[in-house]
Amino acid sequence: MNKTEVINLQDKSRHIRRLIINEIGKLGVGHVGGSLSIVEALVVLYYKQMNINPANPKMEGRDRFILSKGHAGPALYAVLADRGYFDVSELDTLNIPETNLPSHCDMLKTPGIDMTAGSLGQGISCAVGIAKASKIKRDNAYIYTMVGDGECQEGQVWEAAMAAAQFKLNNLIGFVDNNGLQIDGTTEEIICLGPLADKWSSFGWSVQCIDGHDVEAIDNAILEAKKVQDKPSMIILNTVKGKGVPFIEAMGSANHSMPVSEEDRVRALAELK
Ligand SMILES: Cc1ncc(C[n+]2csc(CCOP(=O)(O)OP(=O)(O)O)c2C)c(N)n1
Ligand SMILES: [Mg+2]
Repeated sequence: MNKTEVINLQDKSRHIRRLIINEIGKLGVGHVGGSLSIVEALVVLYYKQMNINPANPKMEGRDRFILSKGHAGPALYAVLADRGYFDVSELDTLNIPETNLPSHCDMLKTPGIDMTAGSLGQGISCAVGIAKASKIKRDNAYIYTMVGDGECQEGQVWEAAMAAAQFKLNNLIGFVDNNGLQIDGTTEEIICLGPLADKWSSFGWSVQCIDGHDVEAIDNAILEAKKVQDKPSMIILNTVKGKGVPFIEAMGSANHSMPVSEEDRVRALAELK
């Protein structure tokens, strides 16, 4: 990636964070921390790597993204709106009655959402099925999925991991949002995941660990994952929950689902790095 591309993706990440803060601020409450931590990965996927067509969200043979940590829907909605899947003004309807943007992703409601998610562990399982189907159809699509680190405490994640390795799904590229926090504490104090990279690798995946806020590192890791021949890939993103807004980062797990007053919204936009 050249320097201009890096700067453009960094600027885009800042813009997406602004949309997320406004979107959740309008509602007054939401999953701020886990939305802000995945922004760079979404930006590299949706603005650089994925073969998609916002004018035709169901295009045959498209790449898919399954947000297994479905509670971070507001981050994905901001990206989809900015990419033109629907009007940016719809972000103001986040999680209100009759909305097309429920707090957790729903494929029957939102253009561009490839799989319903929110019950942790299920999204990655669906991604395995979709990747297997894509192999059978030989449509050469890549299937991407994002799981939370707390989500990796779900047994279902590891059933999915074993199946993906068994099927040699090298078209499946996963990310762990390794922000170290879940609802009510650190992953280490609740159910320690370490050593996470060794776990994924012993389940038969090719594994890379990178700075999850470095757009160039994310892009390179995806390119590396695409070279893997006979295994699925997992990219462990070392991230900060609430990334980009110092007072929200400092809240730790209290930023999981948090109230956002008008004062908080204005402060967050002012502090946004
Ligand atoms: C099966 C299941 N159990 C519990 C929940 C409630 N829940 C929603 S988010 C969350 C924490 C997830 O932590 P992590 O995967 O680290 O995501 P992050 O908060 O860092 O975005 C929990 C327990 C759920 N959505 N699904
Ligand atoms: Mg987490």
